[in-house]
Amino acid sequence: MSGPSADRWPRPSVVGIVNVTPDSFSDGGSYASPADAAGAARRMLADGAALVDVGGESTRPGADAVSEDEELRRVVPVLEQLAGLPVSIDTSRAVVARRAVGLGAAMVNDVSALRREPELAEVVAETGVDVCLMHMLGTPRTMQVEPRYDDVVDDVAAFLGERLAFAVGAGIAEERICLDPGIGFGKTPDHNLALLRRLDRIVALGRPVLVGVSRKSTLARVLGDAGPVGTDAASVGAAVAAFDRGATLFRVHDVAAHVEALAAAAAVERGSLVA
Ligand code: HH2
Repeated sequence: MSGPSADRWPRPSVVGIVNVTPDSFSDGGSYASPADAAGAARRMLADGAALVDVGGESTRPGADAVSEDEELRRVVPVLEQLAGLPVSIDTSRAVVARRAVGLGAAMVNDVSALRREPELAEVVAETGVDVCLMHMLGTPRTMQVEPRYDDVVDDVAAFLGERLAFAVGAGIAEERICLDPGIGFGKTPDHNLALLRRLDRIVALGRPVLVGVSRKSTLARVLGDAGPVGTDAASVGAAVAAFDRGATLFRVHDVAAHVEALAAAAAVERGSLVA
């Protein structure tokens, strides 16, 4: 890929999801112990994930926030077992991020884009780790209550541009930042599909774009609501469509399928076997 981020995140890079939450919408409660969660993370890395994203607070629509202590209690034992491996911490809290970075996390994935705790920006700036800034309308508790935009693509692009400027102003190196339209975070299925279709608008902000559409309910809607969450096949289809529109990072549950599908999509984009 050409552009400022080619060195940090090759395009495509797959980020495996390791939710350590009892109530996550798509894989909730699937890990019985920190060792199980760490084992799943290691398998994702063996399957070709560039990073694993460990999170201890569910952002499922309607979810309540958990306490800082509870979030730490969930993620620290998993991070300890993943020392030395490429890990991202899915948190909006400065204390959790600082602890995670101390345990080796290389990226902070903040669904609040440094709004919930602006002091998180200081942690990222001081420690020099990567950060993902995501758009969300409202909070997980309220975000799916009649989300409205003037123009969802314009509004999300303007928000991400503003948060990028905030992060740089707080001392975070621009090349450390990636941006995420926040599929499912205060958006109807049509909002999500419009954002994916016009991902070029987010890409035009000049930073790598992360897309998290894996198993999201918009895909279930696309499939006629056959199940509560989108299938892995639908997730892969949406990821490839996002890749075609310039996405760089893909936060996914089924790592192996995405790695293979995106390798094929990238080869077609190049029109050759090797770069
Ligand atoms: N989606 C979820 C959580 N974190 N982070 C980023 N940057 N982008 C996303 O789209 C995103 C995210 C929600 O998905 P999941 O992890 O499957 O579920 P839950 O939050 O309920 O644990």
